[in-house]
Amino acid sequence: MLRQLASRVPFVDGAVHRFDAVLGRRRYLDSDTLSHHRWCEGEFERIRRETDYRAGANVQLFRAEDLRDQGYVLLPDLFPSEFVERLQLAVTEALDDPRRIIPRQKPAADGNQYSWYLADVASIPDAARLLHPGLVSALEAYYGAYLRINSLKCWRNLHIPDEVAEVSEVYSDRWHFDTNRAAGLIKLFYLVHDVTSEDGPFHLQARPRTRELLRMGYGDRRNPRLSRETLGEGAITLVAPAGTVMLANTTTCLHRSSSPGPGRYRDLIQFQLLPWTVPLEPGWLDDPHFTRISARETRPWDPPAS
Ligand SMILES: O=C(O)CCC(=O)C(=O)O
Repeated sequence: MLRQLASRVPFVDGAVHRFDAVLGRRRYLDSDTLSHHRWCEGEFERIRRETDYRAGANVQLFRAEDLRDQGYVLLPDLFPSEFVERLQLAVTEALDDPRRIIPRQKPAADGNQYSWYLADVASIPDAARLLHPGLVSALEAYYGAYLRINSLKCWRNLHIPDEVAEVSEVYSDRWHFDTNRAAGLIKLFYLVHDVTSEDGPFHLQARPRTRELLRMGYGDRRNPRLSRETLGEGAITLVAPAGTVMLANTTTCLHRSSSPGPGRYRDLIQFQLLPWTVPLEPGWLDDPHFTRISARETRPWDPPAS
């Protein structure tokens, strides 16, 4: 009600939003507003109330507490090498083909694109097999609800020259949180190729260290207020063999991507996962709803939130 009234007066609305953000940060030690946290809690309660989900005796690949406490889990060796190699071939071939890719963000300061989405990820049916049954049952136990797919995407990050990276952020390469997302967002990162420190790995601060960095005064991606060294201290760097999976709560853990070295690139498959009231329908990959890349994400003047 107060927000609705305030929204009619821009100055008041701005002040209310800033206050909401300060309260959210103090209470939850991340970058979401208090009202967004309250909304997410309400959504979680509603989903748990409306679902008939009951934890079964299914094999679970990780402990819900680990994901809750640390904000991430690493799952190496989930898939047989023939599968990893087959997926690697399919993704590499697709992302190498200029007819099958679309820009992932607005052009960088020099007018070039440094990150490309695979336009039609549904053309790679093995991508759906990344939702390993043991991973699904563990995530459902974590949610206390069924799993829903918010999106499935595949992209390639290219080397960003230093002088371009210095001007402005190109592809989520500054420490940040994902904000204002649907309740319970967990991202699944799948490494298509072996990733070394030369390949622009993903970096993440576990939840305890993220809390510490917020207490130390972390600001935001544009003005972090802490040095790059401090922000990077103790970070988990996703340097790992092809086929490795990381699940991460990117709304509560600081994270960033990084630029591969000259001539190198990093291919990634990413699911955005959410809790839901009913089980996932088999055959979901054929429903464009899950794999469509929205106009907003490709409009050059309006870069996507990562
Ligand atoms: O490209 C990456 O490694 C991840 C980008 C990112 O920040 C995200 O997906 O939340």
